[in-house]
Amino acid sequence: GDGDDSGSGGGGGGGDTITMGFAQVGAESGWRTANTADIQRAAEDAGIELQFSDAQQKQENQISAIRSFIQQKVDVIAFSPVVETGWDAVLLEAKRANIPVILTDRSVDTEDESLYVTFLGSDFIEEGRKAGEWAVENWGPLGQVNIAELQGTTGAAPALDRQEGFADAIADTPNLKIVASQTGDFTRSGGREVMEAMLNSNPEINAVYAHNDDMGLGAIEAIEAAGKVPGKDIQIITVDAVKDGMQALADGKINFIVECNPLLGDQLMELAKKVVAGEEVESRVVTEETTFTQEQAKEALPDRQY
Ligand code: GZL
Repeated sequence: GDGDDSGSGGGGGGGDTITMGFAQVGAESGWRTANTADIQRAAEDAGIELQFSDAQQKQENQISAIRSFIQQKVDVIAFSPVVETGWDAVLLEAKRANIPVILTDRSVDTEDESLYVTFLGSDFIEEGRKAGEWAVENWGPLGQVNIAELQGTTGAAPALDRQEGFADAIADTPNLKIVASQTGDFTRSGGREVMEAMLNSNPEINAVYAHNDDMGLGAIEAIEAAGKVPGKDIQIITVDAVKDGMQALADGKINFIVECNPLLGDQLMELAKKVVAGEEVESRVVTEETTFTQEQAKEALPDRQY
């Protein structure tokens, strides 16, 4: 179009098509796969040209992807920071190149709020709190409950915040005790390996709090290999509510799931159009999400998109 695009990013040609550089964390979990598919679908629907990169959960790969987007002079950069810290330098380069940055899914820990335009994603502390409140209500009356916590990726916002929210919620229920807490890096294999080790060193584990479904599913494999019944001998709470997790919940192997919505694509594309047009956008866009019991999972499964 002939609109004045001086307010926009480095700007591609004068055409109307917006180019977005998206630096994705990786493909570590069912949640991530659903998130990627939705972003690619939404870009297509919005007529936005997407330059997509998968960092295999390595921060240095995300940083080099952002640098290449700056070189390509994309109109807008969006990414999900694999960890909270270490982004100031590359975000300053984007700012100097006059390319706006939108954070999706995970946030960064920076002193300089001007380094990104907005953060679109869940409140992970609230997710942890919802998990803890269910634990207080359902495990609280059971006497001494020794909990194994499977943390997400070390230093990632969802791992830090889900740990904080859960710990806060159970703080006043002393018979709920976290006896082991370690990262399984949000992967099924990580969850299985850590759970095996924890079961060997803590015979008295009665419950598991996993920061995502994939690690919970790995824990189920380890629990069954140890001859115990997941969902009964050892109860399990997870976060995400992707299809495989919801199936395990419906099958009684998981006891409660806190949803984390991966379908951020349409909101992201709408924000990108406003940002490139130089319009004001809210500095924080929180996504809608709920929780599921075993009964609710049976009802919801047929309609689950991911
Ligand atoms: C949460 C997202 C987390 C998911 C995991 O928004 O960052 O990363 O909970 C995924 O499944 O790996």
